Amino acid sequence: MKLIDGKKIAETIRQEIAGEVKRITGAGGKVPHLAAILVGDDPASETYVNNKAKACKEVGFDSSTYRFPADVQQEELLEAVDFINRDPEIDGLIVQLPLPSHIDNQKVIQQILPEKDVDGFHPVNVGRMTIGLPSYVSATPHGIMELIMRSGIQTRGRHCVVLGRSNIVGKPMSLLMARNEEPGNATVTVCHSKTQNLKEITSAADILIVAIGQPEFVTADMVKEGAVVIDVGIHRVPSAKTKSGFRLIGDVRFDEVAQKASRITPVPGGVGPMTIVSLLLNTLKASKKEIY
Ligand code: BQF
Repeated sequence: MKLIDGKKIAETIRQEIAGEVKRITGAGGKVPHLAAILVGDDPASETYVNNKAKACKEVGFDSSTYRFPADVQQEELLEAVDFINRDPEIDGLIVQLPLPSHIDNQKVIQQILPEKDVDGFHPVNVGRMTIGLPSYVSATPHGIMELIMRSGIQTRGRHCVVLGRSNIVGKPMSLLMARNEEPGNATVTVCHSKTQNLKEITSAADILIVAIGQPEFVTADMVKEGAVVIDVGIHRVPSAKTKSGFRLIGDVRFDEVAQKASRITPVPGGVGPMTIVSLLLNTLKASKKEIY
């Protein structure tokens, strides 16, 4: 088994981005600027927004975080989005999910200008991605495609099984793997919570992409010898051994599945860092007005 080192690949890409930023600003161009809206005080969301701000700093982007209490009115968030939409200094805007249950996610997402929607969640970007037009692609699937490309994994003609059908990961992932372009050109099967004979299907996968949202759901008996396994899950479990009091595990039981897989992503240090770097790539595109 060979580890797919997302942490290292993300570092390489950040260096490439930093070089590009130097070139742009050296030529009198604008410093790319990412804004994030963060609602409430969920510790995981705090970490994710901090990770994004830190990554911006590393590559020389500006970043801003707009914070709101958990009981913020939806109208106030929509006004904040409008305000950021109109700010010519800000190239990309993300709204950190999940939002509190009294807020309509779609309403907020659809308020973002598609040309600043660097998370690629606006229906205009989703639609454009679906029909193969230039678009911002959701950061996790985008990061996985980049990971596959830079690890030299062949996808053409191979059977890719995607476990999970969310709008943010599973759905776009299946479309990207099936597209007539490489990486892509795979034969794609999408599985979900109602799938029957799940084990038979996952065992037929040359490439297994797991985004089911359940800790250590995939076990060795569900994986074919020599398969490539991509683990999108991130779960915090209590640990006495770490300073934070928790450790991270994925949707895959790593130790046993690693025995069978030819290549596998670890958690942490696999897909997560690639998600962050994809957001940077999308923000760079926004500042260069490459999509719209
Ligand atoms: C790593 C996310 C679920 C729901 C909303 C690096 C991240 C995570 C792990 C990170 C995620 C997960 C993010 C690692 C952003 C990925 O070293 O393994 C980075 O910051 N992520 C998010 O913004 O929202 C989520 C997962």
